[in-house]
Amino acid sequence: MTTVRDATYELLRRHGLTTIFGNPGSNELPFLAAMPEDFRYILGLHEGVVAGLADGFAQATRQPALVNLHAASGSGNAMGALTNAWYSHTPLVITAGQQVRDTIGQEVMLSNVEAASLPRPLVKWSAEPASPGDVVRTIGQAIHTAALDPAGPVYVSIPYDDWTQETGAAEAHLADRTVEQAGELSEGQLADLVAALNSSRRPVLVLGPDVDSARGNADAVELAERLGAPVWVAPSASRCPFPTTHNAFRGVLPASVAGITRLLEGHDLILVVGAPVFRYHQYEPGNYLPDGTSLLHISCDPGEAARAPMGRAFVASIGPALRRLAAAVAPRGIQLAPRAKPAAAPAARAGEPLAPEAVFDLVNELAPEDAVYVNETTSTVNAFWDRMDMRHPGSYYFPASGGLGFGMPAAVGVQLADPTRRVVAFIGDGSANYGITALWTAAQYGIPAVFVILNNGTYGALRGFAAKLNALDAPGLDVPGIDFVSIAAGYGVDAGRAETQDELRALFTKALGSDSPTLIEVPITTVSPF
Ligand SMILES: Cc1ncc(C[n+]2csc(CCOP(=O)(O)OP(=O)(O)O)c2C)c(N)n1
Repeated sequence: MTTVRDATYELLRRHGLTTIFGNPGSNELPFLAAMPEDFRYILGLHEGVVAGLADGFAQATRQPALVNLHAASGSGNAMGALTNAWYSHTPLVITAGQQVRDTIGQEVMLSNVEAASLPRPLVKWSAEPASPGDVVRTIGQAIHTAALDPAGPVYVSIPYDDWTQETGAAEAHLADRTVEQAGELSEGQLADLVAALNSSRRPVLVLGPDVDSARGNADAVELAERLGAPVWVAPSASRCPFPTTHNAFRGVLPASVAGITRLLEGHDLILVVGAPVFRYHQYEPGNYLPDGTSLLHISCDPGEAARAPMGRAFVASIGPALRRLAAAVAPRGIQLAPRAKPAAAPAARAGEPLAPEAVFDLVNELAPEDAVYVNETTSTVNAFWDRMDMRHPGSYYFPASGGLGFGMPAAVGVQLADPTRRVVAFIGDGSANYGITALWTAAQYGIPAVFVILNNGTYGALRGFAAKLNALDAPGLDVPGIDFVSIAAGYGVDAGRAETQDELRALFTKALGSDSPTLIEVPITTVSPF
């Protein structure tokens, strides 16, 4: 007889879902007991961290990742992290253990009441199978749903007495089936886009995270070069879709209506690919577009396309759309001058900590040219993008919803996914605390990410917002007195504090030579996020 459990493991295996990111409870043990040897379990010590580990892993592998959480309490702990997975279109297949079917109605301990409703609206789809005979099919549906455009998290709650039941007739076909994405631009739509681009006077490209996840980076370069168009990264950037070392690269657009309109003034056509239009943050109202400018938008997400306040949108797979566009537009033979180099980093004055710019410059000099950066330093994002060289696809990850607690675990997940590239995570001292237990996972599994904690003793971004929102006297904005070197040591991670450039150089160089994780705490000055 084939049990639901055995059929589920076979289904997961067929989809390459052999890494389980989890934090277990009693409801999950019957599934996890005697886990097949070709599976591995990566333990996170808090479910927000488990989701972050899987998010980084899924984004870096560009495949769904499997998460196993404990009933309602564990799922609840993960929900903040799901805001990031939702907006980064990360395919997470989340399974949660449920109490014995016949006892859920009594609300016995650890029953997940209304389990399918719990994670909404932060999942694309969620379910609790109606019977043990439908568990394997439901998990299959979850995997396909997570992976199809727009990819995203899904959730399945499984009563634990289902695992030992015999499977039904449908299972015979489940492991073999595939669900494939189609949905390209029609010839007519492509012709419209090409005609609009070819006839534009001064086009500009705005690229988003889905270009990087679709690996459309090289086609984006081709398109920009043929058009002779400058390239901006869409606001609130969570990925790096275009090499920052390219002449056409201009930076990240500011996250405000007025700020974008100001910067894109003079362009008659804006082509946005693989991003929402737009993911604004600070409220600076104004015209949504400069006068006389039109906007074309290619998105893989119908919701994203529908909710935009302006533009003509096309819902299509990003990779093929970019490839076909890049091949079809007429080359103009324009060579753009590169953007101006950033000003030199402010020199540290006696008794003062390093400026964040100085830290970025030094890491940029020392890190391998294909380093992968995970960033969760909210006040220094502009300085980061001004100074860091990112040449290759898959070089940058930032929390897509702005939900903190992503950076530390995502760095571990990305490094686990790709041991050939070194992950360097810049994490603010405030942000670090939301995902700090990821250090333990990095240490225990020997995952050699380098964590650079930029410690300004405050929630720097909120200081900037407090000034903008006229809320300077708001309480709770400072976080003094945290010793990250001691915390890291407590979790088994090598750590040191760098107060000067020489100390940072020495610690960072040593970290790059290590095959285990390192944390470097760097006291820094506070800068404005705007
Ligand atoms: C889960 C979550 N809680 C709270 C916030 C609000 N928040 C935004 S930025 C920020 C400060 C982060 O401080 P830090 O990591 O030290 O970086 P800095 O801004 O100083 O560069 C906070 C608390 C958030 N974005 N996400």
